[in-house]
Amino acid sequence: MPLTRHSDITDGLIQRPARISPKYFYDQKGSRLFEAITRLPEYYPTRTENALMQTHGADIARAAGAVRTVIELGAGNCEKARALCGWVRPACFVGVDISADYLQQAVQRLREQVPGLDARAVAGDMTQGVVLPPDIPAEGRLVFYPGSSIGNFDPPHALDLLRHMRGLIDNDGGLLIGIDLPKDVALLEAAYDDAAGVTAAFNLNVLAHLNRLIGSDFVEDQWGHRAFFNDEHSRIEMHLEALEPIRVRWPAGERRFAAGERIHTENSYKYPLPAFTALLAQAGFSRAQAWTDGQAWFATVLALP
Ligand code: AVI
Repeated sequence: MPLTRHSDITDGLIQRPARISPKYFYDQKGSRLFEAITRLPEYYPTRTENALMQTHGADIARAAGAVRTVIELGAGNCEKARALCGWVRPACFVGVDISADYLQQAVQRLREQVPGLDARAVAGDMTQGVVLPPDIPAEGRLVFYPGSSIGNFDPPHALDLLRHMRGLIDNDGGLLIGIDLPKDVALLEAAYDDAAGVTAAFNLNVLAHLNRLIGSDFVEDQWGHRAFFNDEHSRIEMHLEALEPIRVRWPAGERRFAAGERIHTENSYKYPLPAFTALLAQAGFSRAQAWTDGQAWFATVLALP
């Protein structure tokens, strides 16, 4: 039985051009496909960020100072948190994610892997505001937002989120955040349009998810995956393109698409480091230290008040 409260979805579908929020990528199948993306040869961000943590973990921990609690936003499988906790040795970990069951399992695994760690799971949409358990001390908090997920928000929304992160910490806290940097367009486009077609499957899967949520009748085969770099906005854009004239219906409406018409499904901004540092400053972080790989593809940034 489709839920009717997803008016954000139907509002997006009737816009011109139509839009679907990337948050709808992450049903069970979408989360699995995203994990597969992170292991693709073309998708450099995850392995580059992991290597940065391995190489510079000790320096990052030193620069972060005494950390009592790591708060990971969009924690997912908590794998990156495990590596970070090995370096900063917090007493407490709070994982925040929209997918409650998945998060519970990941936090339980983390408890087993890091004996003595007081690991908690907070289910919720971080974009709606994070509410931490009341007994988490205000001092010594390190907010952790890896994976360059901040790039999936348009800059004004990214700024709101960074301000919210600043609000989660006291003056002795910090934010450790992953940023994907601009680079050769062919490398970027391959990362979002891989030869094995995993990213295409990830993009198309959003249609099946929408069918379940709003009772629409999208047929995946009628759509094609498009991913390209938009130089003006320094972002990868993902779209679904109608391969033929299509009429999509749902209980309270419909939308016709001409062949070639697109639905915009995701932006992934690639920030030059100075532009991102300026955004951090606007959000109330006056100091930033960055670690990058040899090719300057990705940066791990420690932002302090
Ligand atoms: C989650 N996020 C950082 C990914 C990205 O690279 O923008 C989502 C993604 N979309 C396609 N591939 C990966």
